[in-house]
Amino acid sequence: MSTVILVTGGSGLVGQAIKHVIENEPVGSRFGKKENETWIFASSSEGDLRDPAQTRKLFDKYKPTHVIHLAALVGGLFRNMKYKLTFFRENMVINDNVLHAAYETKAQKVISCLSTCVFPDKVEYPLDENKIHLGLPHDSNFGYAHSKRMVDIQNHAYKEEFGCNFTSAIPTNVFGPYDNYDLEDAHVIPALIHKCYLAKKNNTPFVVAGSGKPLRQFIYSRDLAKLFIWQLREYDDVEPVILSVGEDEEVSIKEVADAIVEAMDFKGNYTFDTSRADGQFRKPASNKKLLSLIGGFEFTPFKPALAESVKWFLDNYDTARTGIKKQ
Ligand code: NAP
Ligand code: GFB
Repeated sequence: MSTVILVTGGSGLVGQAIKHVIENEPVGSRFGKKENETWIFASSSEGDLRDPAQTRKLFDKYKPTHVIHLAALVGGLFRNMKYKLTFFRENMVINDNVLHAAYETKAQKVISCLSTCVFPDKVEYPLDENKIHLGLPHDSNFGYAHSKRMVDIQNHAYKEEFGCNFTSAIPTNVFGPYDNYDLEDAHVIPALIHKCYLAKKNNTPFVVAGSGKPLRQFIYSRDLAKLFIWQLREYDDVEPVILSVGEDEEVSIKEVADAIVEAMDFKGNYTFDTSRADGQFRKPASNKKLLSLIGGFEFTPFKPALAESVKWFLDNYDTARTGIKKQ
């Protein structure tokens, strides 16, 4: 029986990481491609998923048996703070179109992608899968966070009414090759990699936004990719799974900036702009459920993963998503 896996958002940071793993891991291995599998990595040029007709057309074209649904309007703290309604509406529409097309075309399984920012801001730490709906998310991204929480609600409703095998993953902050490096819209790591690169090139100060004190857990995109492949093959439950490094792997934004300065060999002036927002102070997520199910997983240590990501950016600056018009 042939298996067709459609990865929506296949051209983005996480999508490209899954593509890298499927193309480079040994065929037949735990995280490698299986003989009977066809993998489709779709970008928005193959269909705007905000449009139900284009979404249905994509599903009719590929007839996926399985879906890893990554496509979304995505961005860092400052983009989220600026466009809360747009993040809510666009992601609500994209998720509803994809889940309903999957239901109508009888896909056997869908894994949707949430984020640890869905968790309540004020709740007992560490965050775990049972705490998603126990209070309001942080104010800085409530639009995006609520749209993602609704996917968990939709998954349970599709299961109860139609018996669908729809589930979700909850990654922590992700970084790696093929990220979005737009100076205003990006997440902290790609934004600071780009800012440090420009500071070195133009001999200007490297300015980090905020106090540098907030704490985050970061997972390397190619590790996350393997965990999505595991969930696709070995996890059949509607309840979400946090896909993250351990809660003891939290690092401060200052430690992140220091590591980027080191990886970029930057010797210039390096300051913090405390007039800019810090956002949520921390969102420590437990990966106990994941490790209890997958039986142990070797995460790439932060610094070598960051060095690989910086090297990819420097090698691909001309084609990367920098938000800067290229000559
Ligand atoms: P990304 O790099 O910005 O990629 C977004 C992907 O979605 C691209 O392939 C994009 O296609 C596609 N897309 C966007 N709008 C679309 C539309 N209207 N129709 C069709 N496709 C559309 O994002 P990412 O960081 O890989 O995020 C992937 C998933 O992980 C998202 O669901 C996100 O919420 C989740 N997540 C990300 C992080 C993180 O730190 N990055 C953390 C937790 C969860 P084009 O390339 O054609 O624009
Ligand atoms: O990755 P980030 O933008 O988002 O990280 P969140 C924000 C932290 O990095 C804040 C600091 O404490 C910022 O003050 N920071 C320092 C910077 N310099 C910069 C910079 O140049 N750009 C950015 N972006 N931050 C997001 C959610 O929250 O996490 C999204 O808003 C999503 O919805 C994402 O869930 C994974 O971790 O604060």
